Amino acid sequence: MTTPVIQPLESYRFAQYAVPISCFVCETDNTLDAEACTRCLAPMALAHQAAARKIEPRLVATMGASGAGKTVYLGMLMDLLSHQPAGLKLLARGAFSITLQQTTIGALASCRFPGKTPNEPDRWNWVHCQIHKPKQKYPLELIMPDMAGEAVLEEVNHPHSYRIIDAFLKKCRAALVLVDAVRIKDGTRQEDYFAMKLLSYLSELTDEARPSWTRRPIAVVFTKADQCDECREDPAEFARRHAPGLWQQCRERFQGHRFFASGVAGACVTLESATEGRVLAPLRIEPHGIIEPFAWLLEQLA
Ligand SMILES: Nc1nc2c(ncn2[C@@H]2O[C@H](COP(=O)(O)OP(=O)(O)OP(=O)(O)O)[C@@H](O)[C@H]2O)c(=O)[nH]1
Ligand SMILES: [Mg+2]
Ligand SMILES: [Zn+2]
Repeated sequence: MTTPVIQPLESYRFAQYAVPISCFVCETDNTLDAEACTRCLAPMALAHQAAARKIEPRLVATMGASGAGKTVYLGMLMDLLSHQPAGLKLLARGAFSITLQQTTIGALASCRFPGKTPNEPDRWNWVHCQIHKPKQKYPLELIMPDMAGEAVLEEVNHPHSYRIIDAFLKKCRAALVLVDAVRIKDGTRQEDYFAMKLLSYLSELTDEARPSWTRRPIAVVFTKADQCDECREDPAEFARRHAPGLWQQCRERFQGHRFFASGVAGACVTLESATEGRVLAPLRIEPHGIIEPFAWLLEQLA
């Protein structure tokens, strides 16, 4: 025998679904309770948070080849800015915005580097934050994802293969392009080719509603400067000598660009792991040149 139950008819909920919410990245309409955008997979929390305030967040991209050091750089940047006693200060919006900082600093604190970022966009960490500058009345709202280098390369080689990257870069206001200084110094041209491809892709990316990328600011950051003194001393000269393609593209195409050098580790050792083979482990953390490129980009945005 079946027990009769009373099922309330919640038809009022259909009325809520009739009002769509636009994805903050690709502007596709989604339903009220969608977790990720059905078109580009960006988290819908960004759209809900942006709608709750009057200031429109600006998008800033961090790009570079796989292994260039994007996750380590961004995680450290968030951590430094959220603990600064003076100067620029960062306040995360939404619990999800703290995950990148948490995983990066958690790994570094146990003498490990964080793992490779997955290629699937719904597994990327996004940071939505408020930046408070001294003497500025209103904070700046920023949205920055930690994208996987392989996904960016795939989009650059085959445009529209990652909808989220295409939509995000069209709407983006500025970019940090991270380049591995050690690979460049070793004479590996792959890093230079990647940067050239990326800048060439950006310069061709058109969106009628926004200025061309050639007029948007780009900070080129040589990472792992702790292992390359030459790039630390003069990053622009290092680019001219060792990454001529990248240097030429920047000079010819991008009106607002600057070269920087950064490093997170103080000393590293190579360990033999039974499961992962040879892995680099940081013994000390000595952040250097992390805030400067970001502060420069913010000045350009203002
Ligand atoms: N010496 C040194 N090595 C670093 C530094 N930052 C990153 N690395 C090394 O570079 C590797 C890759 O760093 P990630 O930040 O994961 O690189 P990524 O650009 O996020 O790579 P994808 O997630 O694949 O796109 C780390 O595992 C470290 O071995 C640094 O500041 N100094
Ligand atoms: Mg990563
Ligand atoms: Zn979307």
